[in-house]
Amino acid sequence: MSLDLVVRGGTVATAERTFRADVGIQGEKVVEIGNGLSGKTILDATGKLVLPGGVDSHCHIEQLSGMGVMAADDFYSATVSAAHGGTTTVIPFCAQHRGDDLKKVLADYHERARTKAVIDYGFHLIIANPDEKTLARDLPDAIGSGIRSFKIFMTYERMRLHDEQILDVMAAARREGALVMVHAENHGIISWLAGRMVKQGNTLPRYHAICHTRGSEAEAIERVIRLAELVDCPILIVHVSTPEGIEAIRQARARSLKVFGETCPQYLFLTAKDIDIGIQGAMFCCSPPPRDEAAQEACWKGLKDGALHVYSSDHAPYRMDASGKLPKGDKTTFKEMANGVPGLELRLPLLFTYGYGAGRISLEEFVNLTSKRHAETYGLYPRKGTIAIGSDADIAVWDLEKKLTVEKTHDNVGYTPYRGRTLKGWPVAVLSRGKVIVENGKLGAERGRGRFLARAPSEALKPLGRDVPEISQLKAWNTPLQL
Ligand code: DUC
Ligand code: ZN
Ligand code: ZN
Repeated sequence: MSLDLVVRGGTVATAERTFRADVGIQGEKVVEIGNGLSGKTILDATGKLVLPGGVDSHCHIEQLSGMGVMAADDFYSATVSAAHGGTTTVIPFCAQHRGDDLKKVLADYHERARTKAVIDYGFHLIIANPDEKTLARDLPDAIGSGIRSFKIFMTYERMRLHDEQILDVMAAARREGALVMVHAENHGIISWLAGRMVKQGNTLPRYHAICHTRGSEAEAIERVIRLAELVDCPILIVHVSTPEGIEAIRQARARSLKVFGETCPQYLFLTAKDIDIGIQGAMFCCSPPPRDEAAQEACWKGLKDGALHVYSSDHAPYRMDASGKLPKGDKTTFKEMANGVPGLELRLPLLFTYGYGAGRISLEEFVNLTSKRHAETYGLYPRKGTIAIGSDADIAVWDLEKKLTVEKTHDNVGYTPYRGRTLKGWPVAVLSRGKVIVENGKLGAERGRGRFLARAPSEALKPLGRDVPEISQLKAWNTPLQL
């Protein structure tokens, strides 16, 4: 059999091992891994690394934010940007706001992505309206269609759920087989402090980082872990930024609870000092905010010891103008600016330079944190997240020696928080289902070629089957709690 394409002579790395091999591709799939393969087309990877394409399981694309602001990236600009940085799968959100009909939300997002995405995509839901119809009918239908995870918010006036609602959503997730992702920050602390700050005339972006205290993250994480334990529902805490929050997750995991943690580039590579540059600090405002060097270290440690399970971008793209960060120009207060930073394109190159290149993590850990764990946790493995026979040929060929100073990225944000950094190690060719979609910085993908990925139930979302004492007591009395 003559292969369609052979990625020849490179060093292949998966989350398990690193080895020299050619990768043979037929159509959209990897069909052979070995030496001396020949094919109709050869992609020379001599001296380069051949890695699974990145899977970014947390990004916001063409989405209305918690504050009601439309993201600057649509499915075309976001996925083009992702592809340039070596990411070949994204899992953004379909966001239900208060009062929204979930079925309609889903149909809208499918339509937005279908005609524009250049790489494959799944969806999570955001649930802000957990009414009877949503929980009993629309959620099960969405889960049945392969959308097996949803995010809930403990803060943001327009999105946050009360503890009872969180328990309702968790019960539905447990019943139907989905993973609950949690934005864990204590709303009362943030809004109380923000009110005081504004009253005192302290409205610059730097006060945003003051209001989102470390304790607000830790309290919410601790609370939501107790809620999840009550209904035996696996959870994943997104964008964890503090040593205290990471420790809460570590302790829950030490009790064998299914609690997963995620962190993002902004918590490894930025600090609150970046925000303290006047109104321009809006570029670095995200929730939770970047902290300090000690918190960065805690995030690295969490990634190493497993307290943090995945490293995602939380790409939340807003421009430095009235459409996003600065609705009232220079007069915009930190309470009024859209929260979020871009990161789809640089997520992998940043971790490659500061993680693998700096000797903090191995190549296998790099693949695990950027690709395999995401695919595994969210039900896409082994189709995505590895280079193996039968997997989709989603591959990034990395030049270890290539150095570039970050100027601008391919998204529609107009700035990057990482401008001016010199990164060493870049993806020079990126394949999606066997097609070279980026080569030496040139895009070769047509709009709408990306496909929706219906996701399977994963190990991560299976309940433990372990009850807290009160729930056990109910069972012993033969009056079990009905979820
Ligand atoms: N939460 C996110 O997950 N992303 C951007 C802003 C936010 O609050
Ligand atoms: Zn969030
Ligand atoms: Zn997010």
